[in-house]
Amino acid sequence: MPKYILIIGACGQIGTELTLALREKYGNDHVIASDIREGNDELMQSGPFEILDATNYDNLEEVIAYYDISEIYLMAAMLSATAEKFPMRAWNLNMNTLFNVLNLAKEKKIDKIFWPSSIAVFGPNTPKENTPQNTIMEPSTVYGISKQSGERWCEYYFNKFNVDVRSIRYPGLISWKTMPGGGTTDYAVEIYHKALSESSYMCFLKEDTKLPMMFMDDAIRATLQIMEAPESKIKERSSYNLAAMSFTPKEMAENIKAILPKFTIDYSPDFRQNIADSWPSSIDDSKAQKDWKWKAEFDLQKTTETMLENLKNRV
Ligand code: AKB
Repeated sequence: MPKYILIIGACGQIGTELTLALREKYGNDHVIASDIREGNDELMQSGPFEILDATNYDNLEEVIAYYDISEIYLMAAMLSATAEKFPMRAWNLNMNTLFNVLNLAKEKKIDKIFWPSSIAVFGPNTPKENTPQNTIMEPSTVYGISKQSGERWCEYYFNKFNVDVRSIRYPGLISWKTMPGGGTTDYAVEIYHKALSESSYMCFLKEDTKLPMMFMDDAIRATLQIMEAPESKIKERSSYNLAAMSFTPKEMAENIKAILPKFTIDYSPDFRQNIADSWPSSIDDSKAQKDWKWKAEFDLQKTTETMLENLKNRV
């Protein structure tokens, strides 16, 4: 039976590339993109699109019924930096969309859900290096609190109602097709754009702030992999730690400088420094490696080469 998939938040940084990857795999007409605004040409022209506010259960239910959707990827969320400015809006968006999707699955209107969590579920009391799958969490940001609560609800719906929900704790994601928006790790994308357009970058984090990061191709591969894994292989129903690389802004700048020798970086930390300081520096993802054979392919060097190669004709 061919399945129909709905992506909520399809026009964002992850949603755009995820939609294109799923369309490639399952056929353009089988993957319905949705968002509260239209996306880039490649996304809009490659398959069906719906304007959809997923905080509205009735509208969501209508789209599910119309397209006979069996799987949802819920990528809409307010990220860490913006969420500090609009706490209630962030909480309502991040939680209500999740409840709507979980309840559709509980009502047997859909079969399977992907919901992204984040390294933001961890907090200042979490072990910073090689942060384990199960450890002290205590997030100190609005976004982190919503992701931590979301994880608990995913696990609850699985245990109580047998809802097949799968999740990954994404690190900061680096990509060239769509800009991130409102995150603390956004510097790691902006830096490449500025290196090409202005040969300099003013970083909003301190030079020695080490954070876990991942190139988008790896993140998309992980997402498809966890969703395709047999149900018996998914042992974590809250969310899986996922890792690829960890580095500081200074290390990243040196990496760019090796290709663009004129590049310079300066530092002017703002409120995002506090958020970054509360997060892990590196992540232990051995559980994901063991359970569904996850393995990252992009390190910092390969990421820099790929980013600069793809962005040089755009910037
Ligand atoms: C953010 O910076 O808010 C996100 C994340 C780490 O979840 N990129």
